[in-house]
Amino acid sequence: MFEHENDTIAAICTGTGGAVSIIRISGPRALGVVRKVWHGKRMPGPDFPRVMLYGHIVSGSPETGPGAGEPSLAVFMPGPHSFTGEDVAEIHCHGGSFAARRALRLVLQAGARLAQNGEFTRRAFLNGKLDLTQAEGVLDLINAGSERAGLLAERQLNGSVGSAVREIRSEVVRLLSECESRLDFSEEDLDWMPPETLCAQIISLREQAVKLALTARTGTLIRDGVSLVIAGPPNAGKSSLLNRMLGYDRAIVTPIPGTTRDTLEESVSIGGIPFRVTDTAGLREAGDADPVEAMGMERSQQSLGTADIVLWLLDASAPPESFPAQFEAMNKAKSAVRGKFIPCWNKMDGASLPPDELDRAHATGNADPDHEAAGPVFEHISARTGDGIDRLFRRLEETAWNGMPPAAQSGDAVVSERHAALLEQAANHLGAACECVRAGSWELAGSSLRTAAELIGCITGETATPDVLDEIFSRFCIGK
Ligand SMILES: Nc1nc2c(ncn2[C@@H]2O[C@H](COP(=O)(O)OP(=O)(O)OP(=O)(O)O)[C@@H](O)[C@H]2O)c(=O)[nH]1
Ligand SMILES: [Mg+2]
Repeated sequence: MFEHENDTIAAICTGTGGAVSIIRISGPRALGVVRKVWHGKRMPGPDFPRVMLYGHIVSGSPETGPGAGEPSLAVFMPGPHSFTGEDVAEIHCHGGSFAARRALRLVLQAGARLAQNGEFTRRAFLNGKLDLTQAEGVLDLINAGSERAGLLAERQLNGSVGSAVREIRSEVVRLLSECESRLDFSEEDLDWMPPETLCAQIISLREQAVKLALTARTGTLIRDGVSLVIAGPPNAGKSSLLNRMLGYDRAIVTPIPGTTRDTLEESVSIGGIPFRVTDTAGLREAGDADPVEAMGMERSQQSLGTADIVLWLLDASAPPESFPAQFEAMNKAKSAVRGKFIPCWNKMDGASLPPDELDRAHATGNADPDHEAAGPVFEHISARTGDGIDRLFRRLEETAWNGMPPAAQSGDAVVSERHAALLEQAANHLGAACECVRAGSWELAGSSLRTAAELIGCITGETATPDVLDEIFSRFCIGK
């Protein structure tokens, strides 16, 4: 796929529709190409490295005839001090797809080849400008959907994962040479580290690898977020709560039970975690519902099973006689929930009982067959006034973290699923290496340590195979 790693590549590296488009050219002929298609009083070259110059794109095509061309800027960044490590030139022309595409066509005619997805970043990696974790950080930054995901990506881009991983790997390599030297020299020659000490060091590295692998859960949470389903009986205020969470009127709210017919999904960031919030059609006995509402209820039912968190609303303003039926409906729905379940009294502004009595009503009349000994902890809110929403948000945040150490809050490295899988495999080999050391099989211990080092090296790219690189860089867009 990438036979010509030394040719000169080019692409539009800005999105369509912006005010300015940038054509990036990288490779040994970058300067020649830009000088062919662009003219200015001062020409890009070694005399003006990394200086933005004013001039025109040459418009000498046979159809249009010679002309002054489009006013634009050009810059030349000689390698190795450029993003890719090669000679890089850029033309900044007017935005819109026409101007940029025409400029790109001229650049390609002048001898550059259209870059493939992620090829600029791939070259940067191959030229040692960044390691694989940093290249992945670039991709994460592009895809970041929240402030926190962006910070995480930035940290990775700055080498947080790379340095944590390299630290472990260099220790593994040190212990590997320790094992190997026992094969090369005889017992009397050297002052050996006792096998127990060696084992303890391998085990400690294994623990470090496992601990680092666990941070992937944090990364997944911050990058992909959690799904939250708001469910409950008709008219409980589910759509009102969605609107309150979003801060604007997204869903239709009316006093008529059965207003929401179809599930509705929106995103909201809580404590830096992206929540995909789904408002659902109220659940009640199918006999009371018309066919459209019944279909909506079917969807609500399905979303209960797939949500990470279900927030079940109860109507606190309803007369206390309605509570047993409300609890029964809640307990019935709860059995379909596979994620976390949070019960929540809404309409506290017009509640028929004070909060503790509402909760006691549940405790005394509890029909929940498998209820926790302490009983569920209810939230109390008013979607109308906003009371209790802050506390609800904190509860949602805590529930999403699920007791996980918030590594993302500290400066610690947070790895991806790919890194975690490699670290776990490496940890297994470290475990095996320790067994071999105990058994005195130095050769086998060495081979396990070598495999562990290779697996860990695959994270930063030191030992990554071309198909691993293909897989990673194909996820980038053209021009990156
Ligand atoms: N007093 C009071 N009324 C509320 C509150 N939340 C919602 N309501 C009212 O309750 C009625 C129903 O609200 P919705 O948000 O449409 O309820 P829903 O649960 O989405 O109802 P369906 O879509 O029919 O299942 C509306 O008249 C809201 O104004 C609240 O916190 N306090
Ligand atoms: Mg609704």
